[in-house]
Amino acid sequence: MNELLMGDEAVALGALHAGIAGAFGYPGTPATEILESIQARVRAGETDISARWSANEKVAYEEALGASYAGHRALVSMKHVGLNVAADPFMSSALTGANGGLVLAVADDPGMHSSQNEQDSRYFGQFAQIPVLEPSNQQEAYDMTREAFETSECLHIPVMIRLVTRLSHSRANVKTAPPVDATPLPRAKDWREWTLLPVNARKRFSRLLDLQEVLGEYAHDSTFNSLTLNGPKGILVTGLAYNYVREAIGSDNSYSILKIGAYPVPMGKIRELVDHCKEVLLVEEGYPFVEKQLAGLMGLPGKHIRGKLDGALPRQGEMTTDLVRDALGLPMRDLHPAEESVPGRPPQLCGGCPHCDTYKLLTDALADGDQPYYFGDIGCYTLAALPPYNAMETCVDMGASIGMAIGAAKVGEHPVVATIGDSTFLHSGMSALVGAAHDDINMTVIVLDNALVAMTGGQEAMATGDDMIRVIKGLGVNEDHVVYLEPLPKLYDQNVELFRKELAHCGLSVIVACRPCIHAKKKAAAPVAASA
Ligand SMILES: Cc1ncc(C[n+]2csc(CCOP(=O)(O)OP(=O)(O)O)c2C)c(N)n1
Ligand code: SF4
Repeated sequence: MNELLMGDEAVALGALHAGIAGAFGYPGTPATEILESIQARVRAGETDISARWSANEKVAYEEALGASYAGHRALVSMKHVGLNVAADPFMSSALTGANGGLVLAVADDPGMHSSQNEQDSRYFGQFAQIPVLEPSNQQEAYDMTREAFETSECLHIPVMIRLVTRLSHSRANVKTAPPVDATPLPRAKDWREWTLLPVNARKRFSRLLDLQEVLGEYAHDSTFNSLTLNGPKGILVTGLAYNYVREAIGSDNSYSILKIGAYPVPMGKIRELVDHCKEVLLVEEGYPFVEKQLAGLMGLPGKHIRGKLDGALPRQGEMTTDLVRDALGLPMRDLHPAEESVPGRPPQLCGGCPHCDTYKLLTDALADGDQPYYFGDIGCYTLAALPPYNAMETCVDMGASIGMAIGAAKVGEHPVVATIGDSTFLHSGMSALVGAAHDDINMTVIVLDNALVAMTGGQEAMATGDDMIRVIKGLGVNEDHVVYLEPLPKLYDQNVELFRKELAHCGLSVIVACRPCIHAKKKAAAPVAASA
């Protein structure tokens, strides 16, 4: 069968056809559509597997790991920075290994279309010493996902699929194969060693190290690593960047090309390419991951290795066909980029957004006092960093606002304010608030409760309104300083007084500004994802 699929959807369908029993994840561009597409198929009655959002990526990874330990195939998806959050279980799961196939789909965002950095997840795969598959197109995204489950079960190890934005979000025809009905595996023979006490961890780490030779052979033999030897000019290209190379060289068949899609880096094939060529250009979407390993500390004697490290290609942003043509010494194409004729549109909060009223209350309440420290977080509300509010000085990682505010308050600064969205708070702000409550830190936390994960497309919030208040009180915040309000323009006078009072309080205050995102109604009307 053929289906027109985005890269994310191809991974999702590949996982469903590989017989997963559960899909787990936390939203984040460009990975969100992986789980959303499985949820859509659950709603359409095509499958009844469990496919619900988790509280954060660490929890999602642990849920998938639990399903795998119990013998079921599981997919877990997240954006690149999400893997920082999930790094703890991820790294140690390489030691325990998997029972039912465990596949982690991570989507990187070169060019930072919607991210705070552009880290390259292949390093995480190498760090954990697990296999990584990097599709160059939607078909490979589907095929590799299916293969990843087989490999994971066969070698008892998690496998990573690394996507990038352009692949995640573009569509192509995908030829699918008949689905398999994966029956759950029995308890693994070595399950007692999953308890990573030092005595077990040492054994498991030895197992992981022993496995490296097998993984090297796997990558060497993989059909996703294909070598074509022609003339003395070589190109080593990974993943999606293969498309830019093909477009740049057109029908010129004189180049020798090694296309890498399966890691660990296939050293034997690289050796063949390098031995055959005088010069090699490395084209990678992301960091110079293979290039660094190839160039080593001293470079390769007698060989001209070019790429991001010598400036032939830029180290930042996405690859393009013209960048590759330039690096190959080919003339630029006569194109008129669409951007030239499209006026820039700075991002802004929607008209009628509840966050606008909350930031107005905050800045008005603080207008006559000392300049506050505004610690911010990630979500639609990050736009409050811009005029007219100018009420955010930091946005580093999810949940960071509360921790940073504690730090500033602990060294004696005042007033100190943290603003954080509901989903971000539940993702990773809560643990910091426990400490702030314990020490009654002199700061004010504003929870922007709009009942949705708005920035990533309006996923369901895990707690809102009364539930959110209960969570906050349950974390130990003094009930007298947990304030609930609706940031409606008609309630401005009473609300601004509440803000002034709590900002003046010497100790911890939490204000929950609760009003749904204007898109919440639309989302509520849509059918809810079922889960088994
Ligand atoms: C570790 C990590 N995971 C996921 C994301 C993607 N992301 C950005 S903001 C956000 C949540 C926004 O929801 P909320 O805090 O409720 O604010 P809202 O957008 O609704 O105002 C997510 C999931 C991210 N930036 N970092
Ligand atoms: S999507 Fe919702 S939360 Fe985001 S800016 Fe628009 S109204 Fe505000």
